Amino acid sequence: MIEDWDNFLIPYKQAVDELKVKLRGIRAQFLKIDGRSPIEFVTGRVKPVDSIKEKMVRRHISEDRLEEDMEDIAGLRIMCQFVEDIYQVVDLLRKRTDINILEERDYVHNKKPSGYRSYHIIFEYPVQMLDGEKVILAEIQVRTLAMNFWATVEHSLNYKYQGEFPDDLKGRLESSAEAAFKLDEEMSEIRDELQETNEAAPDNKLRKSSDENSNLQ
Ligand code: 0O2
Ligand code: 0O2
Repeated sequence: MIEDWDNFLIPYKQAVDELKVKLRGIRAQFLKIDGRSPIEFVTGRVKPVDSIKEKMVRRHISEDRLEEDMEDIAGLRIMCQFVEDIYQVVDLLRKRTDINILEERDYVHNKKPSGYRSYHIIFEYPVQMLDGEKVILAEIQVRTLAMNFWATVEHSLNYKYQGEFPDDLKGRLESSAEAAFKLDEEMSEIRDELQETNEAAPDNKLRKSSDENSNLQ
């Protein structure tokens, strides 16, 4: 029996806090160097004890297997503007030496039956504790703002309906997930066309910025 959950969760909290700083650091570096980051914002949480217990029952995980079998007690989320950014972020994560990736799940191009899309990475992360190093499992979910919007709203509705949506609502949720993905695709196309326009007529950009400067005077 885990008597002291606060104590059990210490390394997970430490990992979430450290990784939030590191991932936000990547964003800051991109902004400084490129003026644009594939990471829009980062959130993180330690799974609440009630949710851990609920998932243990649902997934038949015993307490003595909890550390090995529950991958998302420490969870980070990276939000991106464009679908292409997701894969850039995943590539960056693959190159890091402070995380050891065990599994990747591409629900961006293989959506879940609910309509859910995101890129999940499960990894080992070492935390320095008073009595030495402890390696824990953690999960990063990488998704666009539109995917995040859908998942956040669907998750809160799910909570109210305890996962059992009536069939017609299930269908409407799936099609709203598709609408969100179409929006992502449209945004990428708009960005690509803008880039092409700028490349074809680089003077436009220069002229525009000098016009803006003259307006300031
Ligand atoms: P800023 O300048 O306030 O945006 P913390 O560890 O306290 O920094 P915590 O507890 O993880 O943050 O909070 P949370 O709710 O997970 O949010 C983390 C960061 O993501 C915060 O930024 C939020 O402002 C930002 N965030 C959350 N939701 C959105 C969103 O929908 N859009 C945008 N753009 N940002 C969001 P910071 O780092 O505190 O800085
Ligand atoms: P939380 O913290 O409440 O979000 P399982 O939970 O057994 O279905 P599994 O196989 O362990 O999941 O891993 P999976 O499906 O790769 O990732 C599970 C997590 O992905 C969930 O965590 C959600 O965060 C997210 N997710 C997966 N499917 C959906 C979905 O249909 N809708 C939404 N909104 N999120 C989804 P938890 O455990 O639910 O915890």
